[in-house]
Amino acid sequence: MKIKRVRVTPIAFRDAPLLNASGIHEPFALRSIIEVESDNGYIGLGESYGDAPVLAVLQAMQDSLVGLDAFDLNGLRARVIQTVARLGPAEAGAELAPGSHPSKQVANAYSAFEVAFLDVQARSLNMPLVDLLGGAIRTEVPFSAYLFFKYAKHIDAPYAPDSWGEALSEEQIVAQAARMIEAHGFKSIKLKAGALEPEHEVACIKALKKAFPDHPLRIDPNGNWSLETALRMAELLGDDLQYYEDPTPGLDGMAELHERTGLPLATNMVVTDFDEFRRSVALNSVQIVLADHHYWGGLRDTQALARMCDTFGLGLSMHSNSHLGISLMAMAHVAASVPNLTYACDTHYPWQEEDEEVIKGGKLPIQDGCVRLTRAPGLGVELDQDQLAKLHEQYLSIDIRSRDDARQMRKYDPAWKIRKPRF
Ligand code: GKR
Ligand code: MG
Repeated sequence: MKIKRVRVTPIAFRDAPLLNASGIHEPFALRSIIEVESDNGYIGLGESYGDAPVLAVLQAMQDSLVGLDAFDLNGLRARVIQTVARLGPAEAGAELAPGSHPSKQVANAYSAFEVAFLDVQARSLNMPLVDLLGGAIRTEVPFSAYLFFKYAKHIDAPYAPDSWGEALSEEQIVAQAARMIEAHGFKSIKLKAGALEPEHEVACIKALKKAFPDHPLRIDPNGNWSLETALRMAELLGDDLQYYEDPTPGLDGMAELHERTGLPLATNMVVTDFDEFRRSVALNSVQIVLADHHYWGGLRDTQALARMCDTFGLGLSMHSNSHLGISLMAMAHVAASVPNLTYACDTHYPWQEEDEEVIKGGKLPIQDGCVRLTRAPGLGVELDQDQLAKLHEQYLSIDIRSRDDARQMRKYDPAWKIRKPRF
């Protein structure tokens, strides 16, 4: 089964004014949608970052994959390595999208196509993709309610405000959680922090604890707290957290924080590849790694990461950036295949608008906090070509070509700079 055609389409979809350590989300998030067609008529799908440097590699790859056997993942890897070498190093991407870092060029381009190749393989064998990954350990994959501080609307007002409204106070954050849990049945809660005063963010965790005493809680300041602040907040937090995600920057800072508090620390910032994994184990910097197939090098390498976590006694959770249904299903299939998925995965999916999904049938359900896998072949989703065309047109109509939350924040506060740690 040979690859006959490859198409990479950049798209843009509406994204809410969500606050984070770098600034604020822009009104549109970018992704690339990958279609890989085999000579016997199967189409495999992938979804990845849409930032210009990533897109350049994905688009440069397209023709080089034609004629390759759809099972030849080593051939795919070799072509990715050649293409990245030919194009040279990329510009640095957004810090909060680890997969857009220049060092991740090979891993993220390989991953984008690996998912599509595995999807073609599984479809041709008439089996769900998870079966190619060794079979489903679970068919219901748990996700967490991912809360953000946010403004009611974007400053540039390119479209009507979203239905979530402002979320800055404790009451508003609790209301956001209640709505998300009511809609999707999430059983654990993550609060994106590092945006407002740390004491206020901790007060929001306390309010969530009171409102949802049985939901495990996580806070993620994205390394925006100094070690001293992270220690002070740890004292205030006591045992309120399931895990403390990237409170402070660096492997050394995280190691000292763990040493002094004993709290379980999680990360998608200081352990983003196998070399950092090795250094983290030596220092005991983190106890839980957030996997993300988009930059860990695909679904099979994510399984390898899971095995490493098991070997070294670390927990495993999953990271997310703004994404659509193809990524959600890739995340769900790999999560379903991993025995030691110890925590509910993150997802930004509830933030995406109903009319902006690229797969047929619209947004996928998350019920009882879980994505359910079916026996449908491959990823189990089909591309809606009209939606793809619409979101591609939207991409062409805007001038965002790489995510930059700090640039967007400067529209609100012209003096805004990324400072790490800010607090
Ligand atoms: O979407 O603002 C965001 C998040 O902060 C995202 O960029 C992070 O990569 O979700 C991520 C995280 O867990 O750090
Ligand atoms: Mg994080």
